[in-house]
Amino acid sequence: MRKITFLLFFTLNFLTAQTTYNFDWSYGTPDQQIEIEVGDTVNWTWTGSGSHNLIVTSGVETFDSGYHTAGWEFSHTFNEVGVTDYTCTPHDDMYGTVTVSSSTMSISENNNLNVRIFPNPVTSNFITIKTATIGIKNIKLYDINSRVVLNTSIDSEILNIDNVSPGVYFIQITINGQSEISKLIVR
Ligand SMILES: [Cu+2]
Repeated sequence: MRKITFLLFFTLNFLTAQTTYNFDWSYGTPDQQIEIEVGDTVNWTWTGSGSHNLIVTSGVETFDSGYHTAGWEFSHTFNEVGVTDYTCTPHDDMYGTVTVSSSTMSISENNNLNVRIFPNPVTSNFITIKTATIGIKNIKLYDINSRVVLNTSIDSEILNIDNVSPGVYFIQITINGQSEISKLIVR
């Protein structure tokens, strides 16, 4: 039960991991192009002179910042997959496109792999990974900031973690498209 609770927490945490991207919004900021994932936010900061709005001209999302001057900030969180074009109504050299794709981090909700890792905590340079499913194991090791510190594939049950620093990690094991995440403590 403890493991399931933890998996749920981590999965949710992971799927909602959001990034905020920052743009200036002023005269001479044409053709802003950005590709983001669902749930990400784009933040525009008004700079320079003049009064500008930021309004969608076409696309899957609709928003209108209204007119503001330097120092104003406007954010929009993109929850729909697709392309959204925006502009400043009076200044046609201020425009851009936000392209939203679905999250690349789709983690299977079915944890049928029955991953067992030992020893855990790890005190040696190797861990043994047992799974119910046979196949090549694609392995990603994330630190607590969701950074990938190890990305490898193994055909056996033995993973070398010789180069991994002591700490708390999340190990994602994927076999034939099915993933399971476990906590891994390295000492
Ligand atoms: Cu403008």
